[in-house]
Amino acid sequence: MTYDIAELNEKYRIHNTLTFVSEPDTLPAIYIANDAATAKISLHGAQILSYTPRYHKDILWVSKKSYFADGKPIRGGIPICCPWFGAHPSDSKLPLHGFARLFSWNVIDTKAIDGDTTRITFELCDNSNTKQLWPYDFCFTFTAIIGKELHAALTIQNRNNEPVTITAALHSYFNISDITKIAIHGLENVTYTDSLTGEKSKENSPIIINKEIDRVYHDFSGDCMIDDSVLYRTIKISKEGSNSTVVWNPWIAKSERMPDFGNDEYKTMICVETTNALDDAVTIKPFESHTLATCIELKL
Ligand code: TA6
Repeated sequence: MTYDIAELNEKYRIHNTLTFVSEPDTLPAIYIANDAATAKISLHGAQILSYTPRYHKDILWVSKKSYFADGKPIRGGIPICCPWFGAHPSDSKLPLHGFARLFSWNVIDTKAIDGDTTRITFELCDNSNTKQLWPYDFCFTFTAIIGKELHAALTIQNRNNEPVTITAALHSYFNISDITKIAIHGLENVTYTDSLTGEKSKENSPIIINKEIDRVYHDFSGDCMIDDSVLYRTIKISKEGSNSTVVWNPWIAKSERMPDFGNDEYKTMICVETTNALDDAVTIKPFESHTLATCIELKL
């Protein structure tokens, strides 16, 4: 999809705060800067790629080997996985994690709420291309609020005369110092399904990572904290409209199998994802909506 960057800036630019840019070797993006933070969002997938609170390192992580091409997912930031999370339930030929992150979204609103808070809203509604992947009428709306915290909210509107069932994720990739020097708090004693083995289990201590981890935590609507002992910071992830959380790090072997992921990049990233996954699938009644939202904040 081609965008008219001049028209977008004419319509939605916010002087000194929000600008649309089309860079030669990547996809059109939005740069946001206010008193609290800077951010970069790709129009492709309405994907937040960077969120950097003032005076601090980027909270989000993007692979140096990521694709930036139509039809391909960007590896990092906050991919929007919808209207299914993981493999399609019945057709393995369909893309992993749905199609929301593969399409270009339209900007429908931008607003400087105050000096340190900027909001942008995107929309992706059904079209002939989406109908080839998912035979329903829908509108996805995604709102990002960049400020002292990062708020990201995906609203899925069912525009059919029948209920639709979806799974989804805000598949957040976080920037950390060293995977062996972090601990994830908040998921103690929460039952999870190990996606690598299919087995259910739980732990009574913070998550320490020393191998591939790919877990769906069930019946969990609380907060997670990523404690980074090298950067002396904690990233707090809270959420709404989600009863499951995914924790993922590919470790060595899987990193080497992914062409858009550097072999050593597993060392400086961790995914803690706000999801509606597995038994947390959501059935949306005709002409009603579901919102999946996450709030990411830096605690020092
Ligand atoms: O959220 C965890 C996960 O489902 C992993 O199993 C892994 O596949 C990861 O997502 C990345 O998926 P992607 O399609 O972005 O390569």
